[in-house]
Amino acid sequence: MIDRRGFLTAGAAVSAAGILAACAKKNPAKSSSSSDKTGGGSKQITLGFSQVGSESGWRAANTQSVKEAAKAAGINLKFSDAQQKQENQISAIRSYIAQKVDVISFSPVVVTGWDTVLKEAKAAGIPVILTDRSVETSDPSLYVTLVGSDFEIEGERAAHMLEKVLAGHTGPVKIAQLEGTTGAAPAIERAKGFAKIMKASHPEWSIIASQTGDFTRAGGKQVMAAFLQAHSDIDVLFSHNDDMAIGAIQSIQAAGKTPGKDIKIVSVDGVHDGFVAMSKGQINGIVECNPLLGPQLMDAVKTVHAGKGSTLPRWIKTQETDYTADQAAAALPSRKY
Ligand code: GZL
Repeated sequence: MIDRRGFLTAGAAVSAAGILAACAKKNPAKSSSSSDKTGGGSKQITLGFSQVGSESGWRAANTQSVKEAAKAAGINLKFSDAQQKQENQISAIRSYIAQKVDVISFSPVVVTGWDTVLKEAKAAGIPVILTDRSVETSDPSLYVTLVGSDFEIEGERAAHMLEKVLAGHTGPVKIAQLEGTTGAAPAIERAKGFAKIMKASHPEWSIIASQTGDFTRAGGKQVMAAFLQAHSDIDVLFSHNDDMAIGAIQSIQAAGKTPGKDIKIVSVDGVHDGFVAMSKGQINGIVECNPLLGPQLMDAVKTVHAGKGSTLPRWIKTQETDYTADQAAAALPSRKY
């Protein structure tokens, strides 16, 4: 997996003038990838895109952003929905290779198992750009760049958000964690970031239950119901996304407890329904994860197609903010997703 933080630290140490060169130097994909050989041209770019699925409000907003940005950029988009199955993404990528698209992009549902198909894309001379989620690979030349968020930092931000939510609270804090899709970068890294802050600063916190809800509302509802059956003393829910938190709220209410009060809730994403729940006090804080990656992706596609992939950093990071419940109502009207 990308050592995102290490890479960024190294990059930050380089003077501004040299930073792109440093990224290019550091990024083996740039020097040897096919992206610098395409040379581009005036013909319309064809982009083959494999989407994870349609599991959450975040994913719907991400899909809309990709489609709208491709249209605005004059890029011919071939789009497929993998229904959260890796085999469907691999098939889609192979199909794009067979169709000889100019560039391939995808959001990998899980971090492992991609080297074989990415080597086929490289052999076909088709550059690959990752969006949203990262992959683990021993060969960095298999993709040009990643357009997406730092999930480990999001996990840390969620822990700091919980510190705010618990302000003034003393004594032990028992936490239930709804994890994202097993093996997915956001699930792995959000859990890692949260645990890092907990270990460093909060011996009074303990995670007494942790299980995947697969980023879906149904999954969050079902797993939270099981948590509540097994534990009568849950103080906090840390949910890896808003959709699972919204499902969990239904189970908390069914158990006769008040979400946001009896059980504090910290979540990630910042989708519309998450903000609505927060404005009702059912969610106490949300760490935003920006799904509107389309414009940045299309800029990267054009750069790679023009043979300038080596000018791109290894990771094109998205900007995002955190919100507490008292900010929700005022922020809702201007939310873009
Ligand atoms: C994060 C993205 C995650 C969202 C979920 O970038 O991959 O997948 O947090 C979505 O809502 O299902």
